[in-house]
Amino acid sequence: KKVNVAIVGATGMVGRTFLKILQERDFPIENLYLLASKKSAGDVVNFNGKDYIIEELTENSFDKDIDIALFSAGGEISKKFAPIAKEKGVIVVDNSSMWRMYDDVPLVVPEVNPEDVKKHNGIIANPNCSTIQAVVPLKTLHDKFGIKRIVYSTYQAVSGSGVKGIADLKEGIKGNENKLYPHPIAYNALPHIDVFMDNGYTKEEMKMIDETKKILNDHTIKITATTVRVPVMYAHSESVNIEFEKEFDVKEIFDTLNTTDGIIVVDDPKNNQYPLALDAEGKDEVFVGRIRRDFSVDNGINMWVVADNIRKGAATNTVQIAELLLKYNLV
Ligand code: 11C
Repeated sequence: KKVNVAIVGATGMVGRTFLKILQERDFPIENLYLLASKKSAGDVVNFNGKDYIIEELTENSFDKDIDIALFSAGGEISKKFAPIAKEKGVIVVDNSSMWRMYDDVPLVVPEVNPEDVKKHNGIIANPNCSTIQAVVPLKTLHDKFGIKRIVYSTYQAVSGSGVKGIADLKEGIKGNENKLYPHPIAYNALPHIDVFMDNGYTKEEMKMIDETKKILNDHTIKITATTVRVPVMYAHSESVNIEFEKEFDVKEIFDTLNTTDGIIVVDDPKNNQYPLALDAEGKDEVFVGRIRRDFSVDNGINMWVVADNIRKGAATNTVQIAELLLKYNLV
């Protein structure tokens, strides 16, 4: 079966990666519509050997026969246009944070909670990049050992802020002034991603906390987070400290992670082998290593989790959700 697909935000960093991944995975497309702001309208983009003209996103864009729309154009665009698309019978898979915490919007990571897509009411949300890569290993460990508490500390790439983040790092290395971040990102580490909330946490930290609970469908897990921007172009790295309900053998943790889809364990410290951002760039798997017991609590571990934030953290996960819609005959 082939479906009609629209991409909203087709010229953005994630939008362009949608196209790359749809081609790589041979997604069965009948008609493709590329939508973006007026600024990009008229540009030509090649997809599977055919040229497509970018159209301006308007309230009438969804009057066509579109089955699935992949959105990555920011929260404001999703707020306005996702309901319009939904009204017209389009299933929206949205990469913004706009709809993630709505009760009637499934928040899906296909390796973790694929069946949740069946509960959709026209909009399915793609989680935040730093949450996606964390929950892939967490889910399989939660099922086996029961997670009591998680401490996240992240080291996030500038591409998470889009082209402006990349420009701040590139220009900063040349000695030029920062334009996007409040401080230089070159040769620095900023404990500040997204805006600060009244509770002292950043919005990125709160997203990791709230989204993890929703995706794992367990609001009893205690979670805290510190999210940090580092001078890396692509792939987020995360230190994840977990306390379990049950006792375990560290070998069981390795065995569990080694046999879970979407995870590659890289853990050979004697040979300096552990997950690295530069190695994860361009890949779709979540890389896990530095797995070791946390001796400060009864049943704890530490692990280091790395994934490409633009691919698994955004575009790949969104396309995988679209694949689930086909698999479950929802389109
Ligand atoms: C960052 N995680 O690295 C953010 C980018 O909610 O989808 C993605 C923001 C989001 O800055």
